[in-house]
Amino acid sequence: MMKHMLSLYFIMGSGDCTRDPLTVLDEAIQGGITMFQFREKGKKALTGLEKYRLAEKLFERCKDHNIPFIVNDDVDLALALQADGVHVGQDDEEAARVRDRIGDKYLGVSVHNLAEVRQALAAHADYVGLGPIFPTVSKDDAKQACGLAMIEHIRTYEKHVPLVAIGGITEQTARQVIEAGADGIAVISAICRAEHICEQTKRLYETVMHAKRRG
Ligand code: TZP
Ligand code: MG
Repeated sequence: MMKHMLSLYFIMGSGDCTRDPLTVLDEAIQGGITMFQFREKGKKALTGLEKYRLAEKLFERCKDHNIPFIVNDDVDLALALQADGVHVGQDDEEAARVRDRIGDKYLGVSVHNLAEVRQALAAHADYVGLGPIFPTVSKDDAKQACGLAMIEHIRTYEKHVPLVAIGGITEQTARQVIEAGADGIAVISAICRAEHICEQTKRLYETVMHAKRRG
């Protein structure tokens, strides 16, 4: 179940979009995304009520289409909306504490190596997000790219952990990412910066599903 949901995980906030975020999400949903994360970051990031209102509308769209809606970092927002889950990084609120606060909602944790995967599992994370796999334009404070080899390394020692790969993944690299052992791809720019979002999303979905069926 979780491994299917991670197949094509779309992450977005208003700062990632050149068009109305609701339109972007609608087209991505039509294209076949399997999970969505609201990640409102950057210089022009919405805050307070504006952030809440946008999240609420995006969540509605996801609910209408049975797409799990995950909130990045902001546990209070996730609880207020009754979102499906929360995603936190290594520098955010501690995963074990987040788990206590959100009960059985989904918990995702960003990781960079095997030790962090094991810590996330100990905190009862539902999945880990590993990256950046490749250089990315979408995260200012991204660590150095870890490459496909880190996916293989983690998969060797943690055969069952639900793992989504993130960072610079494109239609051209999606297949290799799955073949290396990821359950799915998480993308911002591959969808947000596409000229035709629905068609691009469909191609990403087909690429991932085809690679997963072969694996
Ligand atoms: N965490 C690691 S890389 C990244 C995040 C949020 C950004 C991914 O965006 P893109 O555009 O798919 O590289
Ligand atoms: Mg974070």
